[in-house]
Amino acid sequence: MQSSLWNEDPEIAELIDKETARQQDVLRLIPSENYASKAVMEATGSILTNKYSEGYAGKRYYNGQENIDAIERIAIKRAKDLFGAEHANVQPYSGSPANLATYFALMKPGDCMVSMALPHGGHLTHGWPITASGTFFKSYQYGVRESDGRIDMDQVEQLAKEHHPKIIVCGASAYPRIIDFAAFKQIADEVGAKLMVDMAHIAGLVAGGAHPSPLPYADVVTTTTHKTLRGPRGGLILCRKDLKKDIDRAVFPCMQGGPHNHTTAAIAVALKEAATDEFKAYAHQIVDNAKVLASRLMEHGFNLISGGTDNHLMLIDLTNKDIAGKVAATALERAGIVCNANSVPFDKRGPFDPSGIRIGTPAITSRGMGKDEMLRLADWIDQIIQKPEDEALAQKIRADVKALCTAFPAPGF
Ligand code: DSN
Repeated sequence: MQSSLWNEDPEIAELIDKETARQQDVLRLIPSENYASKAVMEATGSILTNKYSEGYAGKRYYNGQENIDAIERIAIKRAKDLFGAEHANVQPYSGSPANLATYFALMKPGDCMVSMALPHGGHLTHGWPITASGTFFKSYQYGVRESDGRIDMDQVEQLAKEHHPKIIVCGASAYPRIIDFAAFKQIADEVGAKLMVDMAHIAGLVAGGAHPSPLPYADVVTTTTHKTLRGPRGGLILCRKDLKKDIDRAVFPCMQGGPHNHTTAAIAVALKEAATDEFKAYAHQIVDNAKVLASRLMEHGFNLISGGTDNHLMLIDLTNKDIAGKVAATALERAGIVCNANSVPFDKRGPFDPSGIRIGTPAITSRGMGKDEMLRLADWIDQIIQKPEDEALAQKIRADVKALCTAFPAPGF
């Protein structure tokens, strides 16, 4: 395959080769990124991309679906079994369409939801004004408490009682603590709202038993499949049986056309992998690694929002280190440590020049790294943040990072 690509389009082939080397040679700490297995990537790169399949298994608009139907049925069964769901829709192209489909299934344009604000760790598609979710629906947004960085459940309750939303949304992109799904469910019940959980970031932790599952509490659960779950880029919606019809209709034909069958097959493969004991150990190791990294960073004086982490990520306010998030992320990247600049709750800087960085352990844990490597990594981060302009230091750490990466090869290559 690679040689065909080189023959057909060397320009793209060369860039893929360069990206392959980059992904192998750096420590990837962006908490939403991971390494999919070779089996997942084989399915993603398969001939299934050639087939159109609008509709659902047994009820399609085009002929020639015998293999596609079988694949989609397997993916649905594996998703239901893994997460204990009554129904699964495996067709969403990714998390954003999965969320929007859920809104269209449960609300009418103009209805309102209560959801977490983007600057406090929520996601764009949870009703942020510039998005489709914020254009079609009104969102009243809760955040975290300034005192301890934890979700302010009193605020959730107050907003719910005041606005009587159709949906309460929880789940986050930059929240380092366990989410109390039972407390959200209680508030949703009090005001007659449905509870939607976007577990994109923690789906792999939930699958592996390293984070409580939202399934017993939520009416609908959405997720991407490529973060801690370690599948291809795609999405899933899990829901109760009585919502099956509305959810399926909202995905197709409301939001999407033909499903991406190559992605559905790769999701099925990833779900099979996620049901293994090996994956359970992986999910717990992600959290163990994050805790070690967090406590060593705190020993170095880093200000972690909420004072640590319970999951795969940490959000660091760099104000006390006198360096902006983007400057820090750029300096770290020079040393082969890749993270992203991120707003912190109550950020005094703007969204394009935020005060923090967000780091996570899913990808480095996929490489088999453990406690010793987390301690080294925290020390390197500290050294770089102390001297962000020291090129010699960056080059020295970059060489050490490369040696570490060679000792812990990335899976899937
Ligand atoms: N872009 C993802 C993240 O980095 O968290 C969320 O969609």
